[in-house]
Amino acid sequence: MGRVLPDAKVRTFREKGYVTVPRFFTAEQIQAVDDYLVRNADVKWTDKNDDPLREAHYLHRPIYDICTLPKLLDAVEQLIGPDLVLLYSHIINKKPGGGLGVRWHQDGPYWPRIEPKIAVSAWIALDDADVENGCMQVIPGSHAGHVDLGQSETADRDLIQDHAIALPDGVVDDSKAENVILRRGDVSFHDSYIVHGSQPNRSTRRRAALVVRFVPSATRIQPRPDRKQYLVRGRPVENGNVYMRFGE
Ligand SMILES: O=C(O)CCC(=O)C(=O)O
Repeated sequence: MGRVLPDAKVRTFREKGYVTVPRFFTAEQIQAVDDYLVRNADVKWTDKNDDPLREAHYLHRPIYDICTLPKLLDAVEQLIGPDLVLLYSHIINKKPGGGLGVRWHQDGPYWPRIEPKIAVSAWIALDDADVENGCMQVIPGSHAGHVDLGQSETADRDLIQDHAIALPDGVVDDSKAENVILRRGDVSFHDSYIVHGSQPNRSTRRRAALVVRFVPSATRIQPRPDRKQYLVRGRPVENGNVYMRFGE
């Protein structure tokens, strides 16, 4: 493994539950994802499984290649260890001009298929993300102790869900929120228990990201016929997980 994250960045991730890393990807690497997004942004779908922006790494080599870039895996290895499974990817396209944000939530408790729910998400900025266009917001330190804070499904839509998953009122002290401000090509890593969300995009600029989720191979992953997981580094553990190779 190469050490791509300075120790101070790893410490910040442990203490705050997230960390930002500038200029992580090259312009060419980001362009490959951007080209895919532009081609697929307006595809109409009814079943979420047909949304080409979800799990694009199953079928599209350039997206798989970014999700498994050795430099990215090096960084993730520093955060959750050497045996890495690529669990999910999602290109989140927050279009300009209002629209929806993402309610305060934690990722781990939202993933019933995995146990334990220790994961890291790499949020790869395809555009500059700032307050005006609805950058991600986090409550630093809210991952501490990996406590499930009791989110549930709501009646309202958000950018991700028809029935947004949201933490109950009163659980989140949003005066503590930090804005995750990134430039195109930067990345932030967040822990699966950190409280996070985002505001609508009130600008005239797109705010898109490729979000890639990794778990250690010690995680037990319940199979689902429409989901694939890939052992992308290190060794499997005898726990019944089934891994695919690209193209299978
Ligand atoms: O991109 C956003 O606004 C929210 C992203 C998010 O919830 C996540 O990556 O877990």
